[in-house]
Amino acid sequence: MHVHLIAPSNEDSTYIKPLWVGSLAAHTPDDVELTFRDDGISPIDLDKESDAPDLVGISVSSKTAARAYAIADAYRKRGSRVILGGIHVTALPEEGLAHADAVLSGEAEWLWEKVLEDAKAGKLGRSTSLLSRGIYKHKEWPSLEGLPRPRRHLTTSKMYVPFDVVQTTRGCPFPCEFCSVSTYNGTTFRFRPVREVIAELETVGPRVLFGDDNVMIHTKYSRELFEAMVPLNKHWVAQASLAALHRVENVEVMARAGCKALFIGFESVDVETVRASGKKQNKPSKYREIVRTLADHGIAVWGSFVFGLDEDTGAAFDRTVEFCIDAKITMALFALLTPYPGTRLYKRLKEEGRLTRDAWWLSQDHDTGAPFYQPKQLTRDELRSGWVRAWRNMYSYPSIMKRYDFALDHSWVQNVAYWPLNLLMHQLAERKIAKGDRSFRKHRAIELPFGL
Ligand code: B12
Ligand code: SF4
Repeated sequence: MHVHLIAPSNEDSTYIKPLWVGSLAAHTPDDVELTFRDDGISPIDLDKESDAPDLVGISVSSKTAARAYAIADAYRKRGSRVILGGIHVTALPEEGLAHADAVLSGEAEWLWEKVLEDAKAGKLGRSTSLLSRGIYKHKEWPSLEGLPRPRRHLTTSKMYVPFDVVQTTRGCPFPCEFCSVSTYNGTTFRFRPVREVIAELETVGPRVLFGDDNVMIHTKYSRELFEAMVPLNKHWVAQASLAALHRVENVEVMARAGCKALFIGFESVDVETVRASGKKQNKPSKYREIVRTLADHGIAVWGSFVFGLDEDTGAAFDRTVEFCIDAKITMALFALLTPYPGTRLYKRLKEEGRLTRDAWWLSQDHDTGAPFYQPKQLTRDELRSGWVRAWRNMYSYPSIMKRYDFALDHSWVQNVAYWPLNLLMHQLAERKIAKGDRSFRKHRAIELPFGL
């Protein structure tokens, strides 16, 4: 049997090695021929190509859903069976089933074997052990102990950022309203045994990206892991929540273990805004101190901020960029608040009648047409133009100069990579803004007659 996995592209394809491919490969028996294509790296031409593998497995996030469904429809027309998996169809399995023979909702470890068995027997999505017809799903969150090591041989393209992705934990108990992680991976922490993570790290390259929501999620576990990592001499980057970073001893052990940069969800610099979003662990009064401590330990900060939360006024945009410049943040990502399906935010905005497009992910311009809801204290135009201004000001040449910290020479991310990364972001921001402006204006013109 030939099984072909596909990662659909979107406007923001990140060129980061998709870990789900290695995870599925580890659960695939040797008699199955497994291939993989990343549509972001090698775009699939749906009109020209005619291959028809026995089974096609496509990963779906909300940003890639429209493209994923188009690919799925094309393969089914050619006679392939299709299964969809990933966060988006976990939240909306029925929507996925309209484009596939089956959906794997949630985590695939140990279930993928069952999918392959059913596919081989010609009863994909129809065996009796399913949650309901067409939907494969674990009854409980699977344990992360004893997972087979991801097999990474299908994701070796030179186009990928040269970091291997490794995951150590899943699940998050925090109640952030806009985030899908607790619906997706559960509200309790699950950990991989430290010895298993270390054994995996020993087999991957020198640079690692931890695919955890929060690499310092549980201080006792994380400290044990980082202590064990010190002799491995890896350089790594990860996402982390602010909750654990105010303790210098936590930062110190991360630095010793080889941490070079952290992607941190600050979300907002305003106390009321972060509190209302449910991210109570964030304390804006501590932000500068934390960034300073990280910088002094050779850890660059990539801040993530969200605009459009209900408490946001027109002052939020400039205030956020001022903070980034003042605190000398290495890089920042500004997101427009996005109601992802399965989140409490989506449910609330829908109940309040504030969604401007229910299934925004299905439209072709889902990225450039945002925001897809009516903000509380701003118009949609004000939100979009404030967001554009924030990107421009953050990556303007004067800002890039001011944020560079000449006093720091601890890490290659802070002193060498700083310039190309920021110049690249300058270009990407301008390109994205130009494309988005055209598209947003077009859609405003269509929506205005309906009073939105
Ligand atoms: C690491 C990560 C990133 C990294 C790397 C992404 C990458 N290409 O690998 C970076 C930082 C670049 C990133 C960026 C973004 N991310 Co991100 N990211 C994650 C994170 C923390 C882990 C993903 C991961 O690797 N997991 C490990 C693998 C093994 O798990 P998995 O992919 O879920 O796959 C498992 C199952 O889903 C299933 N599966 C998956 N695909 C398939 C396919 C088939 C056929 C089958 C059968 C099964 C299956 O099997 C796997 C094994 O169990 C998740 C949160 C999370 N807990 O998952 C968010 C998450 C996926 N990201 C999210 C978002 C919103 C983004 C951004 C849009 C953020 C932004 N504002 O720009 C960008 C978009 C990037 C893009 N172009 O798509 C959201 C997606 C929400 C949604 N509904 O789509 C998540 C869920 C976080 C959240 N806060 O809600 N992200
Ligand atoms: S934003 Fe981070 S802290 Fe909040 S629920 Fe999501 S993963 Fe947890």
